[in-house]
Amino acid sequence: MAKVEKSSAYSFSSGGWGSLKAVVKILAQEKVLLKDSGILLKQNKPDGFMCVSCSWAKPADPHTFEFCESGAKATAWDTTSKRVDPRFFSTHTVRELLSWHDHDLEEAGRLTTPLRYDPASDKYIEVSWQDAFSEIGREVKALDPDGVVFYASGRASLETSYMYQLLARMFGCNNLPDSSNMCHESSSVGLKESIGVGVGTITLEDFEKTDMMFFFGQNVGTNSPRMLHQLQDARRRGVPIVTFNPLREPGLISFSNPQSPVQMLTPAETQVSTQYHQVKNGGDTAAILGICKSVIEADDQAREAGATRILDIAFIEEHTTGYEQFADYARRTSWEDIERASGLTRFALIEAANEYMKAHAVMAHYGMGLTQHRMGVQNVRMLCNLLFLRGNIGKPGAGPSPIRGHSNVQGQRTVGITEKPELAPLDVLAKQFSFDPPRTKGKNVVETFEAMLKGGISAVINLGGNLVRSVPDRGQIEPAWRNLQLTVNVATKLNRSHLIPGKSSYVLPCLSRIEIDRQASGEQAVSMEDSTGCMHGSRGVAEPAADTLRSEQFIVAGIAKAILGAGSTVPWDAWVDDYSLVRDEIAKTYPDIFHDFNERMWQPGGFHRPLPARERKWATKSGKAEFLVPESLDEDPDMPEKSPGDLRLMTLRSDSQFNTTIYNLDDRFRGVKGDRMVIFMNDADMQAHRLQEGQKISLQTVSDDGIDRRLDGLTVKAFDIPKGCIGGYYPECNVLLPLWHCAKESKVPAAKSIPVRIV
Ligand SMILES: Nc1nc2c(c(=O)[nH]1)N[C@H]1C(S)=C(S)[C@@H](COP(=O)(O)OP(=O)(O)OC[C@H]3O[C@@H](n4cnc5c(=O)[nH]c(N)nc54)[C@H](O)[C@@H]3O)O[C@H]1N2
Ligand SMILES: Nc1nc2c(c(=O)[nH]1)N[C@H]1C(S)=C(S)[C@@H](COP(=O)(O)OP(=O)(O)OC[C@H]3O[C@@H](n4cnc5c(=O)[nH]c(N)nc54)[C@H](O)[C@@H]3O)O[C@H]1N2
Ligand SMILES: [Mo]
Repeated sequence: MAKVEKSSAYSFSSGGWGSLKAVVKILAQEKVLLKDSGILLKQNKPDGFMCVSCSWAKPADPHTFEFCESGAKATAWDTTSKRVDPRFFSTHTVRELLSWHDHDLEEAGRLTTPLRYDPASDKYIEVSWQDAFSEIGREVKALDPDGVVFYASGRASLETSYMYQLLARMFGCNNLPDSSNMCHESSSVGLKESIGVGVGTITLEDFEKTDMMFFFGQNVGTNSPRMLHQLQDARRRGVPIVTFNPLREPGLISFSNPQSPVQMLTPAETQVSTQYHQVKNGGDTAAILGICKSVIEADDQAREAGATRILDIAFIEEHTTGYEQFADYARRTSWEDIERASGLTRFALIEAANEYMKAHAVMAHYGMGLTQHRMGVQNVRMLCNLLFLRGNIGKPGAGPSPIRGHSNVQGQRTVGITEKPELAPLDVLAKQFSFDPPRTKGKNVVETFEAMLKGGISAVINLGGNLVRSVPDRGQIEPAWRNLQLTVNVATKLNRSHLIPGKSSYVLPCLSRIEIDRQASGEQAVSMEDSTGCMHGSRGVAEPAADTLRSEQFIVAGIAKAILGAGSTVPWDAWVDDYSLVRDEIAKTYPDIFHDFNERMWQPGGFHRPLPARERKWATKSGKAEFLVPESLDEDPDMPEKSPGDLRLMTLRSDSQFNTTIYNLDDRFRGVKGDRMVIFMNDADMQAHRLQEGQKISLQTVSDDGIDRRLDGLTVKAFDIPKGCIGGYYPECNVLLPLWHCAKESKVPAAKSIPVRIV
């Protein structure tokens, strides 16, 4: 079903008037002061702040309005005039707040003062910064470093992140999981094995030189809307876009630019995808193999006929290893197997292959649809196989493009937030700060919670995030979280994780990046890395929500001083006074990437980190780009036996959320209003299960581990989605996701193919 036509059931294009209306609505909802809404003009500008929403690239010559509907919502969310101050807590117990919806908790406003949980009154009570730090320090010092976890959610700046990893390592552990563990870790592992770097290789300039793009499992209209600018320009040049997604996502079908007056006044919209393949969820390895098979067989014919080769033979010979084994596997695998596992016809895959073979420079964009699977790493490596066949890496207009999530998630990894000691320059840090960093592997997110369920974790410090909501197996996790000795949450807004206190619990409110950060040496700037490996400076522009708020740098330094004591070799106070000193140290630790950091961060368009794969240098085990023969075409080769009526649930984001932050209960693009307890289902599946649209159902996870995972009160909604696949919203559906149901090599929770049945 490759034809792209708009379905009448939800015929929105992304952008357009709906988008403008949504921006006006959120500014009103958050009572953002009129003078503050001018802040949007500073968003993603060289002299302004980098958006706190997604990590899409920031151009050197920004549009007047370099923000999107999602970014405007995120800005309004932080610059709201509502406050959650000590008075708020004096009138609400934690037990009462637990019954609030996620939306209402954050909607209540910005946190203003440090808080300590008081079990006697079941309330959070104001505490001074100094007391909070010294109490946290006293508790942590008494704990075994193995049982203390330092989570980072992906938003904090490079400066804060660098300080945070130093704190963990000086304390004595590599327990530095971050949101990447639930997100693009399958890319970090897969790309590293295939091309030698764990990040994408494309830059904004590549969009001007590309001939064709693939889109696998990424919902651009909702999750990285600013990228629609580049897609629109490319489409105007006639660049085809071939999309693989089980759902017909309106944002991948057409786009009208709310910032282009002409498009807004005429019905003309830009068609986004030129082919749309509704792959089964978990069927991408098979689909990509089908494309590869067509390309390889076309090349076999060309070779036999003495015609021009289809493959980039020079590239394959000089730069890759494993081609022959992979090609044999592709030739041997039957179309029947590929069709069964992908849910697509041979003809559809050949159609995609024909487009691919016509193009000289191809980019492959992808997101959670590839990474959040049991075989997520394999999916990423298959995508690399496809690119290698025609030399589509390390040349203009081509390359893999993992579209990252949080605005600095990639950067946090770059400056040392990683549980894998081999990925941090420990010897350099040892010398630079005269200490002995721990060398044993730390825990990623899934390992943290596996250990927590066994009682092996005492304390969790959260630099942002809402883990109780974002991780799998909420039913098991919440009681285990409650048993923690200590929970510390550095946060801008109240969320459910704060309401499950450990024996001691603190909420430490921080400035948002949008706010002016005044320290001893003056107003401070911070920096971050976007999805294309490009570093940017960012300056806050709004007045802080309260004068009792502190910066994340101040808070990390406060905790560090309290834990590490006077003997610490880091001048924490001086760093807080002047963040440029932190950048000097980052430049010393990573000179190749960050030399002359303080000057270069203000270059228009930022500066790129050097990536060997972009120059066709391969830092892999073999020294070459590595083809991979897939282990299996099936999503879950080792899952329990399925019954005929079982379904595969993918958990999705709406256009009115940022992860666990729910701006409102609508999903404009998918035609949902006022309800997130919705299950998208194919007509045939509805008939097979004798269900009507609007009917309530319960889902239960199919597993043989003896745990009953069940979610009630879901409403069926008919949707254009392949038979056997259903969709529901994250985080509501996380109760259904078993902790062990994660990607084999990267441990990313397999949130896009949960085996469930209707009960
Ligand atoms: N507004 C907004 N922006 C965001 C976020 C947000 O929540 N809201 N979150 C941020 C974060 S942290 C991240 S990681 C990114 C996430 O951005 P995306 O990568 O777009 O993530 P999802 O919305 O979870 O799902 C992506 C798409 O995968 C498709 N899909 C599901 N299963 C499969 C499959 O098996 N194969 C294929 N080919 N497709 C599949 C779904 O239909 C969906 O369209 O967005 C970031 N930006
Ligand atoms: N089932 C399912 N589960 C998933 C996913 C999925 O697709 N399906 N996606 C996964 C992905 S890709 C990700 S990235 C994770 C995200 O998981 P998390 O990182 O745990 O969650 P977030 O919702 O991003 O964090 C929101 C909280 O961060 C705090 N915050 C916001 N801004 C700031 C700031 O500037 N500083 C600080 N210190 N705090 C701030 C606020 O208090 C807010 O409540 O969830 C994962 N879980
Ligand atoms: Mo993410």
